[in-house]
Amino acid sequence: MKAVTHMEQEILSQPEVWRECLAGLKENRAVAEICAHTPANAEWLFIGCGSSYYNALAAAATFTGFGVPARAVPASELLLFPGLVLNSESQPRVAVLISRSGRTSEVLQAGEYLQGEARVPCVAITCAADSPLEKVAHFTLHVRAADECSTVMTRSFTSMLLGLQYLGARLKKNAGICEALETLPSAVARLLPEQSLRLRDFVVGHSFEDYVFLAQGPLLGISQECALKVTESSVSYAQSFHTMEFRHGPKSIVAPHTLVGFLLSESGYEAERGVLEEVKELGGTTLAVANLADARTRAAADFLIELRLSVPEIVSVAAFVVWGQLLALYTGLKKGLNPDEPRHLSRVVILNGNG
Ligand code: F1P
Repeated sequence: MKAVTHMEQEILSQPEVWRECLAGLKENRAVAEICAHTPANAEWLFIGCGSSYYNALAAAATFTGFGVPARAVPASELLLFPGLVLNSESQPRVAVLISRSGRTSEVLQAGEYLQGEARVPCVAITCAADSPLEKVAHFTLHVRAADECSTVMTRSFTSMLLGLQYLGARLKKNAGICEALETLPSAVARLLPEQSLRLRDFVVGHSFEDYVFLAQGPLLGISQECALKVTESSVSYAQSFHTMEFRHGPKSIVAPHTLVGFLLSESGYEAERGVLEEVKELGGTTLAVANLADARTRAAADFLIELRLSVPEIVSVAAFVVWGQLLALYTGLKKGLNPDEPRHLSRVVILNGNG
């Protein structure tokens, strides 16, 4: 299928870009240096803005799943409420600055504060070469092949996430997780041709006024990124909630013109499927992404993608976001918009000439 926008080409190129980025990190000495210089009991603090903050959420969940204490905050939270973020001096910390451009003012300011007054060492991951970000980090990991022409982050999001998951696996000396990550490119490459066309046809055949993405656990950051993609690329109203939280009020939005997307986890599958069935009974239109789906999920999902990955759940999360990226792309194209240049947005948020 011929890509018509940068965004479409960048989404469809993810498997080969993931392969290239993981191969690059495998040879990258900085990965070994970071692992060697970080205290084993350190808390990892992941920091980013926009998509890179949702990336931070998914990376922190992954590290926690690997048994490494980790949290994620938007850079602004550290800048405005440092006492809430760095709430105790007790344990050693390392901060991870996530920024595709390496030029986002808030992330640079956060790095300056951390490396300076707060005395928290920083590592960084970016798609850019020679960016200001490198000046506020002890070590910088580059995933250059993942950079985009589009304003919208797609392959940069997933490649930086996979890079951080790889770092976490190397930190824990878990060769099995490293190998599992390396199987994702071909697994997703097998799905993309047919599923992207199915999803495009679904978008063409339906009109939605509201979008909701629901997830739990390590998929929550992914769900928030899916909602942001739909908002950025199609100027639509998209929200994200914990799946089980949806019953506690937001459920009132359910109607045929509301698309409710479920990123179904394996650990919480049955509970999450219960919400999917309720939304279907209330007349909502449902989309579900699951690693494996049973008959009840098939019956309740108006559109279903099964990933059928044979990797631990915690390292499968990047593969879930691809479908939210494509939904956003096709919805924007259907509305006659240019998904590469979203309304009001720029590739980088520079504040007061800083960064
Ligand atoms: C962060 C970001 C993007 C957003 C837009 C503006 O960029 O907020 O998430 O889509 O492009 O910048 P970066 O710090 O990752 O370069």
